[in-house]
Formats: sequence, C-alpha cells, structure tokens
Amino acid sequence: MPDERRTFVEPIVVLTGSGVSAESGVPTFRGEGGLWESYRAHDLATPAAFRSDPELVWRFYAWRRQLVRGCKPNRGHAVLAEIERHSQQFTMITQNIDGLHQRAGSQQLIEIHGSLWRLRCPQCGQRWRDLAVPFEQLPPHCPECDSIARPDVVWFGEALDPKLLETSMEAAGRAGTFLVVGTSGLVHPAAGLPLLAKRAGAHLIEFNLEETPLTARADEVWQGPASSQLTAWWTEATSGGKPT
Ligand code: BV8
Ligand code: ZN
Repeated sequence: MPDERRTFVEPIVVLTGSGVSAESGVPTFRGEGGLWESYRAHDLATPAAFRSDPELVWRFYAWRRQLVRGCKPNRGHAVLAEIERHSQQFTMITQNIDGLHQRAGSQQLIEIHGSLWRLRCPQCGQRWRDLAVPFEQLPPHCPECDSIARPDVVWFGEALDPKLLETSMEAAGRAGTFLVVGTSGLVHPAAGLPLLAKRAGAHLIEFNLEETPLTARADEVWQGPASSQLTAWWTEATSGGKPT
C-alpha cells in the first residue's frame, strides 16, 4: 500500500469488544438478549460462582462454545485482518474470547481476557487448547492431575495476565492511530486503553452502534454496524481520502 495514499499514522492499535462479533450472531454482554440479561454472565463469570458450582459455570461456557462454533467471522473481522496485512506496525487487543479474529486471519492479536477454546488447571497450572463441543464430561478434568479444569478466561475480580496487560498498555502508549470497535467501554482495565492512547497523542477513532463513555474523547466516531463502518473507514483511509 503506497504510503502517500494512506491517511492514518502508524503504529495502528485496535481494541475490540463483543460488538465486533454481534453480526456473526454471537450475543454481546449488554443489550436485549445479551449474556448479562439472559444468563447474568457477570454472576457466572466469577471465581466465586466456579467454586460454588463448577458444573453450572461449565454449562454456561459449553453453551457459548456450542453457539460460537456455529458462527462465522463477519466483514468487520475480515477488514481488521486486512488492515493488519497492510500495516507495518499493528497490534490488536481483543476483549473477546470467541476466537473469531483468528478465524478471520488476524495474527498480531492479544486476547486480553483469555479464550473460550483454552482450558487451564487451577491446581497444576497446565494450559491446553480444547475444541470439544460438546464435552464428553462436564466439568472437564486436567489431563495431568485430574483436577477440575476451568476455562482459560479472566473472570470479574481476577487480575489480567500482567504481561498481556503491559504489552497492551505499551502498544496503546505508542499508537499513532487507535481504533476502538464494538465495546461499551465499561470494563476495566481494558476500557482504559483507548484513553491511555489518546493521552499519549494517538488519533482515537470509535466504531459503535451507540454512544459510550469513550465517544466524547474520540477524534472520530463512525456510528453504525462495525462491518460497514470499518469497511467505509478503511476505503477512505487507503484512497487518499480526508486526512486523519
Ligand atoms: C480486575 C471474559 C482487579 C469472560 C470478561 C467490583 C468487584 C470486582 C471487580 C470490579 C468491581 N467493580 C469494578 C471492578 C473491575 C471490573 C470491572 O471493570 N467491572 C465493571 C462491570 C464495572 N473488572 C474486573 O474485574 C477485571 N479485573 O479489575 O481485577 C484485580 C487486580 C489485581 C488482583 C486481583 C484483581 C476483569 C474484567 C474481565 C472480565 N471478563 N470477559 C467471559 O467472556 O466469559 S468481561 C466481558 O465484558 C468482555 O470481555 C468485555 O471486557 C466486557 C465488556 O463487554 P463488551 O465487549 O464491551 O460488550 P458489551 O455488551 O458491554 O458492549 C457491546 C458494545 O458493542 C456496545 O457498546 C454495543 O453498542 C456495541 N455493538 C453491538 N453490536 C454492534 C456494536 N458495535 C458495532 N457494530 C455492531 N454490530
Ligand atoms: Zn492439573
């Protein structure tokens, strides 16, 4: 992509939330039919819920695996993978655990809240990929020590992986352009990344259906479905359109 036709400054950093997967049929957390409405995810996505009823929590994650397996990446995921291919310095941080960015071809990806497709053992620390849908037995057990395994995701009240968080904060602090796509911007510390980038001088662009706590701080707001808005922005950004 000849530089003179591009109208955005690298490094480009992206933060995505469940809104980017909504058009693939993956329910978001909020909004009608959202996970928090129907399944009260924030009651289930906690260490306390897992301690008191691991089987119930596993049924919630097994249901999400069953659902996500039937979903395909949408144009929004595809455009983000294309932006990566055409950028020298690109980092994408996702709050999503569905794996759709990888299936769309994204590589420079930080899964800051973990993955629906990885399990880990709270006893011996073993981590492994597991694509079984449905599981032979619920809850699944650790292949090493036979303890009850857990989803390798970050629950509410749990610390994020310090290395992933540090890498994400460093990338945000160096961003020339920061895209924040399909997130309500309510869950911290991930929600602090766009503002960290903005304070460090990045050009902040929000893609969302609605206003969020980040909207007032954004330099550009592309309101509408992520698939069409990302496509429109990328077309303009690579055709020598208005400079950002
Ligand atoms: C931490 C993985 C500290 C699991 C997730 C009280 C008690 C305990 C903690 C706290 C507390 N008060 C505050 C906290 C901190 C808490 C927090 O921020 N809570 C919020 C609710 C106030 N954070 C934490 O607990 C974090 N850890 O603080 O640890 C600590 C430190 C040291 C030592 C020990 C502890 C951990 C948070 C991670 C939780 N895990 N997910 C799983 O998925 O099952 S959170 C989950 O919800 C997502 O990962 C995401 O991060 C978050 C928000 O979801 P979004 O992706 O934004 O989705 P949402 O539905 O909200 O919004 C969708 C958006 O898309 C909307 O804006 C919508 O308009 C838009 N949209 C919809 N369709 C489209 C669209 N946009 C474009 N196109 C479309 N088509
Ligand atoms: Zn184990």
